[in-house]
Amino acid sequence: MISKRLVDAINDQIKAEFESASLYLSMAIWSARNSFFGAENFFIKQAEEEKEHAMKFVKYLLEVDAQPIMPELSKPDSDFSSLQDVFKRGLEHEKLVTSRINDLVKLSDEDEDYATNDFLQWYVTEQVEEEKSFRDIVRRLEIVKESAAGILRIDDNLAQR
Ligand code: OFO
Repeated sequence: MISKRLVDAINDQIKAEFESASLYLSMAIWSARNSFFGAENFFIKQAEEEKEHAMKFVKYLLEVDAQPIMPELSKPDSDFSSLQDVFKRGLEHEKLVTSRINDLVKLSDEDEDYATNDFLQWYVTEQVEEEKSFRDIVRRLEIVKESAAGILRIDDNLAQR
């Protein structure tokens, strides 16, 4: 049986995943308002994925006969200074999510909860991809620096996500 502390921690993570969705929607809005339409598309898709991550946790708690809690969300950041700033903050955010997932894995280890541990492995793998996806874009933006043509080319590529 899943422990109360693990259910509480997963509920905190459900909140964090919905807050990730909300942060990425805020980044999509900033991108659209600044005519980075590729980035707008990238962040809308990213926000959808985060909702799926949250829902996977909700469904898991239901499967193990525990109570998911619909969270109250905090307001996301919306004051970005550049496309570089947006993606750097996205990368930092994903690193934070990775450490949260690792903490959940640790808890499930301590509880000897093998089912939850197995369930969490999907997120462990997903976080490697999530960090890579942001890191690659941050690095490309660092290469082009302030070049408008370079930034717009990267933005065009983001439309294909
Ligand atoms: Fe972007 O990560 Fe969810 O889990």
